[in-house]
Amino acid sequence: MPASYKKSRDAEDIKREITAIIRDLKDPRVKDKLLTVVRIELAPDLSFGRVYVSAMEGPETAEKACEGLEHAQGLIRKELSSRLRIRKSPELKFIADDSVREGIELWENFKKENERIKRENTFVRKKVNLSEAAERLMTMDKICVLAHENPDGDAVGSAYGLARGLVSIGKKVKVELEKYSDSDKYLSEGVDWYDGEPDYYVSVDTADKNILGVKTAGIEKNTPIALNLDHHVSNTYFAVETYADSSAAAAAEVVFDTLNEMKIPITKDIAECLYIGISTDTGCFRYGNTTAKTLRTAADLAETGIDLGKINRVQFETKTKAYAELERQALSSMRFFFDGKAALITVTNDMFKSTGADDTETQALNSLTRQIEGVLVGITMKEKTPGMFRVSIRTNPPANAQTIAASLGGGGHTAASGCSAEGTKEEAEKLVLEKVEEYLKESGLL
Ligand SMILES: [Mn+2]
Repeated sequence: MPASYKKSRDAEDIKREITAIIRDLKDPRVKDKLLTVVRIELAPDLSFGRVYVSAMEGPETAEKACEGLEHAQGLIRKELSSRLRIRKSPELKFIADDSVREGIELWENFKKENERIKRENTFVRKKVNLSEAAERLMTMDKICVLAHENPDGDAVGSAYGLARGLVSIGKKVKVELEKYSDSDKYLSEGVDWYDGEPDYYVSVDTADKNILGVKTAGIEKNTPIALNLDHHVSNTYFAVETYADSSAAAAAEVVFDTLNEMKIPITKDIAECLYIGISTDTGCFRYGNTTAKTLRTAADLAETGIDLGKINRVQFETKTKAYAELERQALSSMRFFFDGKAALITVTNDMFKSTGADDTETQALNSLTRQIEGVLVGITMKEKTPGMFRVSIRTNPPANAQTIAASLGGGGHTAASGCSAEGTKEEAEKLVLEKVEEYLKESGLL
């Protein structure tokens, strides 16, 4: 490992720990302030470091906070040595820095996310454009690719499409996803995946850190995600750098653009992954998010010679008997509300158990409700564990799924969003239906 790299790792570690230590300080100049450790400069022998601190409240707060931090220097250094198991922490100089507040958009985003940022470890979060995202990936190695929990075809396809592309230019890459559909399993085959410790985490198709599927990756809640490639309007810019294109129908489209920008040839294997991603999120090119560019991208992917008929059959037509039985039960449980403007399907734990259906296969259920004439809001609730329901909201225009999901603490896209709800079946249903009713009334649809 080159020396400069080691040094940047130390600085990263120290930055992360100082950020955490600062949050627990009682000094009124520091406590409850929205401080961000912007960057750290370390002397080569680690004897001395400059810590640049920014405050969302403004430069004055940052100045004051730096005085407070200077005052707490002894405590901070002591904490640092015990946390990082180093004999002697560098002497620290705290310097107010206003750079985090640059850029109105970022500032707006920070304001909205105040509470979340306070809860989590904070670091500079930045929007980047396509060429910056591509450039960043070029500089990375030992990459672990992640995606959202309950990974669907777009999550799995984008993750493996990106990972395969990066491997093709010689990078060490691994993919860590939570349990996904057996029909996608083959996308991981035939590559010599990296199995060491990653230096960078890159996520795809993930709007918010709290839905990032990290159980399998074994990473900590505050591990920084170096880059996030996404297409959700509800993206919260949780990663150090985020390239989000909300005009893209699928994250796979964003990955396609990124690989192109990196001049990585799209092979048949990569194309298959990305095609699955795009067809999943567009409902096989039926949904309103399908654009001319989506179709052009799909055409480019098709040109690599992938077997479209087979992909569509395996991915979107073939069902297991267990799932078919679950679908039958789900349909017979469907109920209508608010003059037939909302339809609700609830899949209980018992239904999963009695049919033996696998949850990874139940994505197709989500679109059933809004296929019914007059339904503006289709709701599918699945009991993940007793008392915990995952809620999928699918809407027809002019209803907006994203607004409804947001009122329940979730997010997603205009036509397809998700959230969760706790309680007994009756309680969870009531909670969701109340919000749907509220939404329909407020938007003049009821
Ligand atoms: Mn997606």
